[in-house]
Amino acid sequence: MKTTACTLLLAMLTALPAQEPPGQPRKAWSSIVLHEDDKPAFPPPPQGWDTHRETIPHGTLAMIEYDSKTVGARRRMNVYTPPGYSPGTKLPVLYLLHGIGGDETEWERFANPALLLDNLIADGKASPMIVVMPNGRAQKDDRPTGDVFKHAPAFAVFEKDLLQDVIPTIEARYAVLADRDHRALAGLSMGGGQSLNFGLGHPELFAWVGGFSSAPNTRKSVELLPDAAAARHLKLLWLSCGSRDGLIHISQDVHAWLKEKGVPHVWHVTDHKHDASEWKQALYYFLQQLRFPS
Ligand code: FER
Repeated sequence: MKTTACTLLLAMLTALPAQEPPGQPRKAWSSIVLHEDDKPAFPPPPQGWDTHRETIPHGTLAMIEYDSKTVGARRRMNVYTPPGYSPGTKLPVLYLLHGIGGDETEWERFANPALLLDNLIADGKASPMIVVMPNGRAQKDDRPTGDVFKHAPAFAVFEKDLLQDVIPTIEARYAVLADRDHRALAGLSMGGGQSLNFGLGHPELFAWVGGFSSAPNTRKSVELLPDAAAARHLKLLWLSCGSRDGLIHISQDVHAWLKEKGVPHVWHVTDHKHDASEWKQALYYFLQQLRFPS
């Protein structure tokens, strides 16, 4: 994690305008009321979880470009391929989405998924997988400049870019198991909202869905999951949030809805704010829950 990037995001989020960006399905920051079951589902990560190990095999991180018909522009995404990746062996894919102030480099800067996954794979705690980190701001200028909250509509447009441009590009260029059981979608904050919206909206495409500290772009629960029975076919539905995050009411509300409907899910609340340390440990445990069928 680069402290500067994190500090910047935190400063930006603390300096939020009083009024909420228009057109979001949920209200933004609110006072925090914790409930009985707002508890960690996993312990703090073990020693060495985020230490680079010289002696183990390492995957490769590559920034690639693709033509987005949706945006009408050439766009970038960061792609991790695990150690020993070869075009002859098809792998599952995790699509991992960033927050409102981020871009295709944010996960790498905040949580170093390549390092976490190299370690987890070496220890037999996660399956080899490809991780795709695209830019979720689907507009011609997709840099997080100016008032980043003004770009919120482009995060909704990204659904089309993801389904029609990003996924087909990955499936054409990499050796990929291209079915729902081997396709996961997760993200932090705006990316968490996108993952819940797009993932639960397309159960035929994604069997593994995770929202980390999901933002006000998360659809209202009744719209997110009108058919609770359909969600039972998910292999994983993950919700996590920091107990000191002013957006926790959003995750709490989705969790309460899932509980009421009897939809199995992971609920992981730890002692963090809306910050990179929350997302890094959430990713660490989320990756271990992706037990793709062989
Ligand atoms: C908002 C508050 C927070 C909002 C988005 C966020 C679009 C997202 C935060 C993040 O991605 O870290 O009102 O509206």
